[in-house]
Amino acid sequence: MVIVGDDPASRIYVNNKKKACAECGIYSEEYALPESTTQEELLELIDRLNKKSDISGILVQLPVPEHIDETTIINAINPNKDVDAFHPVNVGKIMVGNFDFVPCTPAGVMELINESGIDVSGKECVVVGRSNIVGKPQAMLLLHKNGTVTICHSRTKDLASHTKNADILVAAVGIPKFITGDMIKPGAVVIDVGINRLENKKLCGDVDFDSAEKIAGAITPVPGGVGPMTIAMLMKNTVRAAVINRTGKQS
Ligand code: L34
Repeated sequence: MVIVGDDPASRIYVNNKKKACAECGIYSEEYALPESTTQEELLELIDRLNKKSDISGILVQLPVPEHIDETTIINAINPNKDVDAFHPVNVGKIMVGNFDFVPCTPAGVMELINESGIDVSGKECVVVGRSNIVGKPQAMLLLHKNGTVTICHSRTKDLASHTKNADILVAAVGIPKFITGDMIKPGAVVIDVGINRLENKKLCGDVDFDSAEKIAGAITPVPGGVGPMTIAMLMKNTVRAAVINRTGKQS
């Protein structure tokens, strides 16, 4: 795990990941670099970790400081150690449907759906948000499960007309309480990916839980919903990476 700078939210997430590794018996190293770290220095560290045979997975916590180019960093990680599945090789594999690693947050959403006995096949799935980290891969994973997938974003006209059709609604926009009960189809599955920190330091999702809960058939809370699932899926990817890097084969 590599963390650059001192973003307090990133600090919490990396601590949670470290704790999860310890609980699972996964050996982990943390590289906490100062905000002033240059892109060159970060690339050198990644190169060292790429070559280190006792390290199966590399994660550079995002966001990185502005003077560092995120894409350059992601592209530098050995795809076989890319437990986030952010490298273009892994992104491409997800598109094709033959993948080793699944991005942790969308994978966590799929696990929640799956473990709740919800069948995606033929369902109207609406993903609100189109980030490379969540929205796009989320849409792809739902599509692989034969959902009918719509991706909505900031330029979508009449958002509610889309969200009201959703049997499965995934909110990943990063705006507190953006999705309200009146935008939800009665009985829908509502999954809240948002983690927003309000001024009073309290965490809140992209869904207005109080109004949505009355309409939804199933709903995830924030905190205690998708966040912990993200970390669980990171553990899964890391074990997978260990197998791939030791045997050169998929598990
Ligand atoms: N490279 N950067 C990389 N990989 C990732 O998968 C992430 N992400 C996102 C931010 N940057 C990343 C995370 O790990 C978001 N994220 C993440 C991880 C864990 C939690 C939330 C987001 C989490 O533990 N959430 C707890 C609350 C934690 C708190 O108190 O703030 C929850 O119950 O939702």
